[in-house]
Amino acid sequence: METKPQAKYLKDYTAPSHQVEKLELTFDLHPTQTLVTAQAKYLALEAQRSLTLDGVDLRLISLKVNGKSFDDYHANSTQLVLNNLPSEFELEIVTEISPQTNTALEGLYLAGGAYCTQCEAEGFRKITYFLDRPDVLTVYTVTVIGDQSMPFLLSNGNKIAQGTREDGRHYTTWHDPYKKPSYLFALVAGDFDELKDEFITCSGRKVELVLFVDKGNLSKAPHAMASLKNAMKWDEERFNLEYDLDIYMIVAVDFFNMGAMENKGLNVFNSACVLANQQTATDRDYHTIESIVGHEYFHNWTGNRVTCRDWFQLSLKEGLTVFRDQEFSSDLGSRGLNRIDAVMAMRMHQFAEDAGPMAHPIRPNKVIEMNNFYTVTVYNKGAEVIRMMHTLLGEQNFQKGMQLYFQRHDGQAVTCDDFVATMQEASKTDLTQFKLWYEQVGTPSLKVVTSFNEEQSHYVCTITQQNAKHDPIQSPLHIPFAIELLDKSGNTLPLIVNGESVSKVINLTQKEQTIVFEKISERPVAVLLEDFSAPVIVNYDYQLGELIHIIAHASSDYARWEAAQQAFTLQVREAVTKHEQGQQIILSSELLDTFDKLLREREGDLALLAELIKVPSFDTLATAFEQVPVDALNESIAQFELSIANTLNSALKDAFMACAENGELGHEAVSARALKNTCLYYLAICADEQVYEWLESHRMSDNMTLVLGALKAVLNAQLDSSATAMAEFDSRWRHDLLVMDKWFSLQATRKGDDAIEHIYHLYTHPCFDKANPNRVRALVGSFARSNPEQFHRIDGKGYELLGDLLIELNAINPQNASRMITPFMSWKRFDSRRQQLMKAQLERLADMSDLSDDLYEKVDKALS
Ligand code: B3K
Ligand code: ZN
Repeated sequence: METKPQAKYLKDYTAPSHQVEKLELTFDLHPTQTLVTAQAKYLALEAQRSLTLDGVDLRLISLKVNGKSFDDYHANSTQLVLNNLPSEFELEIVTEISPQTNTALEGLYLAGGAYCTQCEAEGFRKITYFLDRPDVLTVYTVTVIGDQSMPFLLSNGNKIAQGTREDGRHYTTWHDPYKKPSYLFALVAGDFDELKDEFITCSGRKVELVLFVDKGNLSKAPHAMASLKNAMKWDEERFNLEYDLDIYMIVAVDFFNMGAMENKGLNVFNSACVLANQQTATDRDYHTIESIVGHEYFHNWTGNRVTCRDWFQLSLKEGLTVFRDQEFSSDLGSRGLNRIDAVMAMRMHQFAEDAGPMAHPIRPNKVIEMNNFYTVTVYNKGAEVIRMMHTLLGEQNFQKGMQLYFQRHDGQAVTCDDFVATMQEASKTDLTQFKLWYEQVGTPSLKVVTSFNEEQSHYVCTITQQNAKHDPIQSPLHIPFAIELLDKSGNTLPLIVNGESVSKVINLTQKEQTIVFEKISERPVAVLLEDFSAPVIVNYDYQLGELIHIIAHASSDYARWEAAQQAFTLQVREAVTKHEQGQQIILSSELLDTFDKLLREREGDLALLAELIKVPSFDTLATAFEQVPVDALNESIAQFELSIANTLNSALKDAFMACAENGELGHEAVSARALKNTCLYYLAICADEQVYEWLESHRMSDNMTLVLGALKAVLNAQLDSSATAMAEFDSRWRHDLLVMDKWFSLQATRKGDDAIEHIYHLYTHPCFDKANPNRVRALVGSFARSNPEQFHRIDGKGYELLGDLLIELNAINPQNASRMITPFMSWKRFDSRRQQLMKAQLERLADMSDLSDDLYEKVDKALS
């Protein structure tokens, strides 16, 4: 590489040189020659005579200052510098861009028949020259001119004019009265079906709601619309936040790099996160749609009305908004299951990121490509940090803090420190030590040692904080540590410390802390870090019997699931040793008996039960090992599943039959389907006639949750019918690409040595398209994530497949390439042979002469 991409540092932040009073944009749409006219009024903030604007991949057509052509400027590939300017001036810039050839899906692009923009983080500079940074806020007026073949010409805010021009093309003008940064700008043009509705806000204002979907998809839009209305109502009730414009639009597009984008008043969504009906979408899809629609809506206040000063502060809006969407899902559905989802994401993905070369604090301090920092750390760990504040302050004080935040910062671009300051002030809680969470890197661990003193009736817990090795902040953190103590019969014991009863949340603030629980008459079983009250690893030597006691008796559903996970982890450690010694692997009969009992009793939430008896994923179990024992782990998972399938056969069948599943969408029916699917998955492993019948009837049903459940079971058990089943699915759904993504994902998890060849072959399937991020993620993403046996093949063919793809994607869509490289980032956690093979793929990338900044940043870190 000739010039290495340069990093930017948080410490170098300086305020913008100019303020922009207003911005008027006109787009004359054309596939390869769209003309963008930007008229803006600039005001110098200091005695500044020059102005540096961001701009990438633009063809400058003309430039005028105060109406007169101006030539005291120079441009390079990323900037335009104007000199000798007055302190106040109007600037008119005309640029030409080519949406059709923009396969990176950033800036303005034309794909799947629609024009669409994605500006966050730094895509606006691919549209026109501007101060493309989140702390430059202005009022936008946007005119979109297009062919009549595109009836909808959309942008942010309210529609203020429309008409037809002499040349037959039509236009629409939009005005957004709220000042916003450029990353929240949006434009969409195309032909859609519309689903319309309305929402009356708490103050009685009527808001028009419009959902735009591809022609013919209207029947799949109602769930997203219902989710939007639920989100609007919930935000009023729980956070006292009301929507502010007269219209709220959501457009679903087929080509999109992520889930969705919160552009002011005009959200753009990946169609996969909008469209659903029972035939085409699973219960999980319904849940995801509700949560993402909520997330983008909640950004209207946490992100749009109050935004980030600079991109290092991304967690200000993302951590907080993820926390808000998690609370929304929990208030509307099951709190326990939502907590399980959140923790799985943390353990499987965030802990891995924290342990790898891309580890960064939730507020990063050094960035090459900003798009690389939309991470599980910034989002999910960021949300955990907000959740800890919520735990420490309590709902009431937290809400007081939120009110103060909006009162003080509405309309501003602020920092994470500003947020914590309002929380601290409103609640009168000292958060000085807590703020270290914003700088800390890596996953902290807590070593817990307990002892019981019978004479004094004391139960003593000593907790030691161990920061991650690479964490520059080695001082102890403020950690809310929730604990429950269970007696022999499973009752919760009152917590008494220093003669006083205390809440279950202990404040850990020291390197080592000893807590003496008094009036404890027998050795209790401790439920540690209940509800994952902090994003840390707990090291404690649980006995299997204790974990089983927790599974049976803990008050928190999350804690019961967590104990089952820990039990599997204990078992897998033993199994790996046995594997190495060539001994047979089986699951402990104690644990099997526990599951048998749970399946027969079927008390509480069936969806929770379904999760509880699942063997954790390869990635989750892998976190228990310093070096991932690939083969032993694959073998253990298979053997555990076989043990469950064999031993619990009759309990699984009983449970399967007892689950009343009525095809509805309510929580009970969803839970029943979840348990049915888990049972069927195991039953297929040693299937008899009865099970074949069930598999067949689910596979042929018109409920996608059941269909996919059956297919997954059939493929996992490698039943003879799998080839026909997959072929039938293909011919039934070829017209629906989102459904075909499910098929591609299933294909990717196929067992057997021809799996890889098969994937190369699927690249030529008529539905596959490397330029579409959904397709690539469905096929290759699922392969690398969910087919550990084939991906980690010792001949390196799995790694080569991913390497080949990354080389192609680097040219097509760097953002997508950069996301797909994730499995290689943990290369150092594998044995030396596999390390060598993965490293070779990273080196192939490093040697490329046109490596994108996105990949460069990761490859460079991975190899250094
Ligand atoms: N804010 C967007 C993500 C933008 C990603 C840019 N690479 C979606 C969200 O978090 O709501
Ligand atoms: Zn977000």
